[in-house]
Amino acid sequence: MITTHVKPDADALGSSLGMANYLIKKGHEVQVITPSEYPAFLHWMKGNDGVLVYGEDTEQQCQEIIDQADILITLDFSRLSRINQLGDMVKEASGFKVNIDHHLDPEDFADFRLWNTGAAATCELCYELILALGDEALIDKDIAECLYAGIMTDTGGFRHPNTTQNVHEVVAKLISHGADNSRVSKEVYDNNSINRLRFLGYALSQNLQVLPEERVAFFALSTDELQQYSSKTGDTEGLVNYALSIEGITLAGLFKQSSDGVKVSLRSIGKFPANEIAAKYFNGGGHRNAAGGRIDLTLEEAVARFKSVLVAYKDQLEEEHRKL
Ligand SMILES: [Mn+2]
Repeated sequence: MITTHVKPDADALGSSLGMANYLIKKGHEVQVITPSEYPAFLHWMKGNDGVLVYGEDTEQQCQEIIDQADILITLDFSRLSRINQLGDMVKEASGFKVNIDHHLDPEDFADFRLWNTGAAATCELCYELILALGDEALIDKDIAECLYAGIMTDTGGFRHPNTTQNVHEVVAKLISHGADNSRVSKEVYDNNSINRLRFLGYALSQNLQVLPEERVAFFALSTDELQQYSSKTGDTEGLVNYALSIEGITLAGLFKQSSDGVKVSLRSIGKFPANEIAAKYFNGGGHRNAAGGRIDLTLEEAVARFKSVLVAYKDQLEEEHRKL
């Protein structure tokens, strides 16, 4: 059984299906279970049709598979709370537990852990695991493209500071194993619906707030605004990066109202600790330059909290900008 975090992104699904395709080639019987649905722009991955999505009607089936699994491979998350209801099932399961991940603060639930916060993506670690097992020859086009997708998106298209020499070496290998980098990029990035583009236009022209003195820019979207453009899961994906792309901005935020409070995404440049703000003030965490959380407040209250927090970081916000 292979599982990954809620609302799987390309690294989550790519590592899951990359490992699944590899293990099937090794003769294993594999079932991938995701804690929730994921965006349609990931459906091209080989093995997508066989993924079991946890839900009310699949709960029993998930429970049985998890109970019977000899090996449970958990990918791209470090705490069992990241897989919602599946967390308890995995915790109670008797099979051998594997965790492969690059997030901070791992919980100690696995029997074997391949954990490296210096890795750009879980897919990078999966590639290294396959290599360490002496199975590089088994990496085919399908496996290579799953893994490539995760590395591509977790490095922001090979632009973030986590894009190391090793990242380029790994993706070069994946291309040599058949990954069509241009196709993967097109599948993942060039999938805008007209509504999504119009929503982006609205968000940029009407919603974006810039605090030039503080070197901060952010969006604060209400449920009404999100519904107006029939925003689906994933439709605000990448939005926060537009705020970070503004000249002179050190920290960018996206505040999204939902049925259970406000979802917060933070992005930063350089050494500015977005994860510290996410952890201290928004019940979240993540990487230094990309973090998130959720808080049970109104949208206005969440934004006010964010603004009040910035005072303590004034010097750091300025300093990271100066270093550029
Ligand atoms: Mn990841």
